[in-house]
Amino acid sequence: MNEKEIKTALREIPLGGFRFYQQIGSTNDTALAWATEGAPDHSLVVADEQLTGRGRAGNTWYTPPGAALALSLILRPSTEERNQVSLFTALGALAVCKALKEYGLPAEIKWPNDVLIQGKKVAGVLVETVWMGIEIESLILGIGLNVLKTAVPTADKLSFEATSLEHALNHPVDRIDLIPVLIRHLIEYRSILGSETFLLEWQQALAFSGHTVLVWGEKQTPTTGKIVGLGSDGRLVLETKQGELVEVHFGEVHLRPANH
Ligand code: BT5
Repeated sequence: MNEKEIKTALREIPLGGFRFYQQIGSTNDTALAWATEGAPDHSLVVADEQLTGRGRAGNTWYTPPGAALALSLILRPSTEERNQVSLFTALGALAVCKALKEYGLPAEIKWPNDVLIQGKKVAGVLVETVWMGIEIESLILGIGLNVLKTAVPTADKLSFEATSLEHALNHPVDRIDLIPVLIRHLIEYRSILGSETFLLEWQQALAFSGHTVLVWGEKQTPTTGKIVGLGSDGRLVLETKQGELVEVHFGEVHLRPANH
């Protein structure tokens, strides 16, 4: 994968700017720095390999060379979008699901930020923000996606089973073809962010829907309940054994099927 190939593949996508790195610390870090320097809306950072790829709350995201997609899209949110920041993680996850559908793979979203194929994690989304005073000036939408089998870390590095497109399809996938498909869907979902269609597609893509899950997090009392859907702002709604509806807030939340 090189810069020229990716640029050619992205020629019809309206990007604000583009930077490619054969090896990088984290595409999100580079995108955050570029955003601070004034990168235009829809500027894209892509790397072949990440040395210090990040997940949420200091988790490591592994991106070995030649095997995965690691990219960060810089978004300059409109006034309306600034009030919908919590939806951008879903935007990333939905775009991955739609892109994988084009490859014949039914993908699901493990709320809030993981994409699963056949119950195993194939991609993760990390949204970070650049603040200017009390306003969000830019959002960095980072996506890591295991394309080839060699992208998948060994089990000792994982808290949830992982997979790759190659494993699920039984044949390799060209990363260069996948990038424009993914970016196109990111841009499309942004145009309907928070709409009824957006929320409906998100709800339909939810993994473990109708199943009992355990949810816990830093600011969240551990809760067990059946996933019954999403609130209007994208909060996860669980029904407890007592029949009570509980809304799960965004944040560093973890979710597992109750029997996992
Ligand atoms: C995520 O965090 O899933 C968000 C991952 C976002 C990565 C992208 S790559 C481009 C951009 N630049 C960055 O530096 N980051 C973004 P979280 O839900 O916290 O999950 C992290 C956990 O997933 C780790 O603790 C591991 O258990 C597991 N993991 C790490 N690497 C993985 C991989 N390649 N495939 C599947 N699981 C992985």
